[in-house]
Amino acid sequence: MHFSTALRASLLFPITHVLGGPITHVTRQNQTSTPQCTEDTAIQRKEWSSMTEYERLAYVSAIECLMNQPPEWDVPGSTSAYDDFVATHIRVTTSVHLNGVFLSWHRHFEHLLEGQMHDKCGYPGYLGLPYWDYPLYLDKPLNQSLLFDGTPDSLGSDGTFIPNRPDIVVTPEWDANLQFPHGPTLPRGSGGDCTYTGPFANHTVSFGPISRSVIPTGLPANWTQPNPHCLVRDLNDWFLRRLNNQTAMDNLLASSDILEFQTRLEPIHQGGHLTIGGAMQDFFCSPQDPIFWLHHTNLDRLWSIWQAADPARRSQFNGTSTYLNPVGYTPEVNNDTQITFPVLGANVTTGDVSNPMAGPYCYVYV
Ligand SMILES: *[C@@H]1O[C@H](CO)[C@@H](O)[C@H](O)[C@H]1NC(C)=O
Ligand SMILES: *[C@@H]1O[C@H](CO)[C@@H](O)[C@H](O)[C@H]1NC(C)=O
Ligand SMILES: *[C@@H]1O[C@H](CO)[C@@H](O)[C@H](O)[C@H]1NC(C)=O
Ligand SMILES: *[C@@H]1O[C@H](CO)[C@@H](O)[C@H](O)[C@H]1NC(C)=O
Ligand SMILES: *[C@@H]1O[C@H](CO)[C@@H](O)[C@H](O)[C@H]1NC(C)=O
Ligand SMILES: *[C@@H]1O[C@H](CO)[C@@H](O)[C@H](O)[C@H]1NC(C)=O
Ligand SMILES: *[C@@H]1O[C@H](CO)[C@@H](O)[C@H](O)[C@H]1NC(C)=O
Ligand SMILES: *[C@@H]1O[C@H](CO)[C@@H](O)[C@H](O)[C@H]1NC(C)=O
Ligand SMILES: [Cu+2]
Repeated sequence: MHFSTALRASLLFPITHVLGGPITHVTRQNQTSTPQCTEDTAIQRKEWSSMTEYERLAYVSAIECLMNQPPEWDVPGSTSAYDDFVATHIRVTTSVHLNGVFLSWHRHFEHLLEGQMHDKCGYPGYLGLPYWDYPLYLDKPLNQSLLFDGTPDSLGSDGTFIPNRPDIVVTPEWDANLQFPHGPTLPRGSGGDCTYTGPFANHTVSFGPISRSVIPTGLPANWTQPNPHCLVRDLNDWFLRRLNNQTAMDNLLASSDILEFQTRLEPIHQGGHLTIGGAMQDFFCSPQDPIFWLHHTNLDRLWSIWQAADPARRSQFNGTSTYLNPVGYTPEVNNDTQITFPVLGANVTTGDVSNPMAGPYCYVYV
């Protein structure tokens, strides 16, 4: 939609011409080996506001492109290559969250999307998925930031404001780990309805909503059916300030083992979802909002920084492959635990994906 068709055409071919000079092209590495993966040859994942306008437009365009490519999965609700990622996430949600494979699974999920952006949509070869470094966005409202100001090189706007909603009530289902000191209610966001301007304005999503209440019983049989509705956002800076500030990042990186790391990461993870609201607050369908990828690359970046501080951390895992790690359902995760991606790619093990510069990967956070 909008300007993207022209940009997409330009991305598929004369990239060097568009940028006005030669750029380093990185040949995509083989799935099973990455010879000569160095800082110089690695795909660069950049912070959104450190990317050039051209690079931000390239991200928006590649996502729109995947939303227009045919699906490979014959799930009725999947209308595009992009929807295949949403369907995959829905299908395995309760196996890959709040447990011992959360970090590994999302690392590979992000990599698979990055690969399709390169292979199907002409996203520049040297460039990886962007990331969202939360503390950089605390000085002004998100709706005025490069992420959500509604300009063509943003991810579009907030949702249309729905006035007169009651404050958010903290119920017992809220993660106790969040420890809100705020009393029983929290302030509402500044949107609540469909995104209204910029990229993904009035964008139609196909899946969900799916309530968290289905977690104990499993997905309803009709989860595969299309239910077209608009992309909803409800930007809420209160959560970002409370859960995703610099103190929270510093505490996270000071974690002494993987259990502590995972425990401190979870409020930051939930903070990103709660800050965007709408589709991002749907436990199953959150990848429908293109901010999902920037949020999860940043979680992956924090993990990779923590891992790099001590080589032993690459083989540390804690938990099982079941939501909340109940005893007796799936085994304790170790280096050989398989994680699965329906139509998107073959199984990998947690050990395979423990290093962004080895195995199937060659990317750096810059
Ligand atoms: C990638 O691996 C496959 C299978 O081993 C091999 O056939 C192919 O030639 C490799 N491609 C490159 C570019 O090395
Ligand atoms: C932008 O966000 C701020 C802070 O949440 C809010 O007060 C303001 O009303 C929002 N502006 C618009 C145009 O939505
Ligand atoms: C979004 O939908 C609303 C209501 O249908 C319409 O008024 C508005 O013009 C649409 N905006 C865009 C950017 O398509
Ligand atoms: C699935 O069924 C439930 C319960 O009948 C309904 O509320 C929901 O809208 C249905 N979802 C889809 C995608 O059809
Ligand atoms: C910043 O994060 C810390 C640690 O998560 C939290 O205790 C504190 O309340 C947050 N600060 C603000 C101003 O919300
Ligand atoms: C994970 O942490 C829990 C709590 O400390 C501990 O009981 C369990 O043995 C740990 N599992 C692994 C695989 O380290
Ligand atoms: C892939 O991993 C899943 C568990 O995540 C397992 O159930 C399945 O058997 C594995 N498939 C193969 C081909 O190993
Ligand atoms: C973990 O798995 C990877 C990939 O299979 C392997 O290279 C590594 O040696 C394993 N590490 C340990 C500690 O077993
Ligand atoms: Cu997820």
